[in-house]
Amino acid sequence: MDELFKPRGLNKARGRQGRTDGWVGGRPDTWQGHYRENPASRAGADAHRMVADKSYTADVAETLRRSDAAILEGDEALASAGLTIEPVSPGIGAVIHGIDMANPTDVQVEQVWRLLMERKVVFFRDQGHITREEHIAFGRRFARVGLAFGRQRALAGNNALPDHPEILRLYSDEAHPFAAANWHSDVTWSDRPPLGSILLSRKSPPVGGDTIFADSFAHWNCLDPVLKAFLEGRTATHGRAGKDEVEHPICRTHPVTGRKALYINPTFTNSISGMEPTDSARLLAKLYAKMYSTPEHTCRFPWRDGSVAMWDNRSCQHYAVSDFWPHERRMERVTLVDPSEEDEVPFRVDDSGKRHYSVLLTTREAIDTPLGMF
Ligand SMILES: O=C(O)CCC(=O)C(=O)O
Ligand SMILES: [Fe+2]
Repeated sequence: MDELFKPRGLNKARGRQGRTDGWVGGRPDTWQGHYRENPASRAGADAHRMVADKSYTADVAETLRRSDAAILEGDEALASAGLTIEPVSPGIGAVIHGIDMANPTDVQVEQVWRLLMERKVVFFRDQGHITREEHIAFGRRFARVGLAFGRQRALAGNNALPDHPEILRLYSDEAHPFAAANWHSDVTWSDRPPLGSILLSRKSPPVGGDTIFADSFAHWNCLDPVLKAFLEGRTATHGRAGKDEVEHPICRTHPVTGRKALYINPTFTNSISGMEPTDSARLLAKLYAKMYSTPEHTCRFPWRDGSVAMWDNRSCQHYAVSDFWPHERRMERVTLVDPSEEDEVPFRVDDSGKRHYSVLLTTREAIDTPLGMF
């Protein structure tokens, strides 16, 4: 593939006959319409075949039923840790019941971590009794606890509680109509974005204020093959206020699961490196349109007082729905930082197993300087 994305040449060279990658033709001068996108539907591109071939359908259905059973019923390991699971969507998220965050056992911590890796975000209910110290101590069972925004020491002053610099305070009320109502994973303007977060609702609004999570592995997987090939080795610049502060792989390899995630977001991503600004803007707009219009790849969590969401920034994005003003919503967050500095910096693993890390485009001093809310 050459520098610019030219599906026309590719299609011409390979011809239409015998293609198996979903090419459907379309306008020859753009990538639009050339490939059938992988449908989010679980019947996938096979819906027609499923009507015609009953035994094939039965096989696929059986596989899906088995994978759903794991989140509908849990498994032996979960049960022996005294935990049960309540699904919120087939692909992402799960409520874990049976834990007391003030006093989790080692096997419970192990099972929560396993489910977090599988589900990308997990939830607990009824944890309003825990103290701030217990919130922080719970985080320390999984990783290092960072300051309010992870590593960025200088930012702790912004929204951190004075006596608990590890706790990021996200409080809104009539006078402070704040909500992180934009799609993002946290702090992608840094070369060391935090691993994840544990967000506790100290006070939930009587209606509204849910948080939506979207599956970044599914975002990558459902791209058409030409886009995947085009994007796989590429990077994008991210930063605050339109500044290019860091360059991240667009296809990020998860350090624990090895899975590929689509690692761009409209909050901090500026452009795709090496593309003309207009081409980059068009392609990003196309990607965002697909990412954020596929409810199959999301789950939505309605908060109650004492509810908790624990998410992995390497495998999902989130969006706080700002439909609750003027009601009060008081959230407190503990931010997890990977104890291994190597795994903390995002990377893509290529076919030979080599890691290609994100590159800082500014100074560490600039990254550690607060800029407004971020
Ligand atoms: O308030 C929320 O639900 C999420 C806020 C957020 O984006 C965060 O804590 O990183
Ligand atoms: Fe966030």
